[in-house]
Amino acid sequence: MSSRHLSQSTDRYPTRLDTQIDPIAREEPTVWGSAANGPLAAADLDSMASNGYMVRRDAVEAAWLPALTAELDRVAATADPWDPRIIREPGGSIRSVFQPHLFSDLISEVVTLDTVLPVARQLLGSDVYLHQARINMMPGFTGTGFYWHSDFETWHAEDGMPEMRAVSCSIALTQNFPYNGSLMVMPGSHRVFYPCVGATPRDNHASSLVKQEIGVPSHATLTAAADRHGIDQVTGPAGTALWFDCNIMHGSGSNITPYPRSNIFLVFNSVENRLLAPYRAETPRPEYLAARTSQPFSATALTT
Ligand code: 6CS
Ligand code: FE
Repeated sequence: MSSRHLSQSTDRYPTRLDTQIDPIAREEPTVWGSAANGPLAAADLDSMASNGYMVRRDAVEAAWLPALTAELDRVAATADPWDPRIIREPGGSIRSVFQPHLFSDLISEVVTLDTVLPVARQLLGSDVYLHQARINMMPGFTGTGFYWHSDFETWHAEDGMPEMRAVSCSIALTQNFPYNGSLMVMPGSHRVFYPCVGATPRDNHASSLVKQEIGVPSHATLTAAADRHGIDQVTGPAGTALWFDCNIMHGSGSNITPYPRSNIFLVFNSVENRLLAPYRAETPRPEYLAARTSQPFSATALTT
């Protein structure tokens, strides 16, 4: 890939604007590696390229799940109330914990599983590093969702991510039913950038991680996008990995069922797509939301 996107004077993906502009076609590929580069077969790669997401069962073995769930509970129970990495719902329950791999060796082991890291490297066609990692916890009855958004829109505007060359891996630790706040995606929407209206306020992340209001498309834009792409709802048992492209339009509803929904959420970025200055924010977000110094996982991480 040329370095044409890496210049911030020519922003291919303008957003947080004063007025609405038309959707912009994506230039970068979704899948950067080939079948020879990792565990995914050509058909998996083709499906990821056209849908922008894929579901892989048993990414974490069933035998691991009780220990991982206990680890999530331990991290939540021992969290320092003043730690900015702990995001709470207005009612006080924990919504997200950022950098969980630094709180827990067990969680950090998930990152380098054969079902995780080699897949990220294959999809992005390079060495990768963790751009962001979090646990999301959506309790039964009171859990609230995430409004429709493209992650890349935020990572570009607020974190200075130059290109669409990042991928998220969300590993379910509870069963995802259609009715407990499971993720909805618009398949194919990853190939379109939907610019948003509204400037980034100072310290936007102080509120956006509980309720995102900036960097979300208008109702008219979302209606057109849903009409064009449709909506898939992603369900599956605990241990399932949902991989999704950084630019796919996605969101989730609230969870009023008794069944909690929690997941470990890992964002891998290509080492060739390191963060620059934010495109549409005055200051970069903290390291725990958008890593600038984290070490890449090279191929050798897979054999040690
Ligand atoms: O802030 C982030 O990095 C992520 N969280 C939210 C609520 N929206 C954008 C992105 O997915
Ligand atoms: Fe998201």
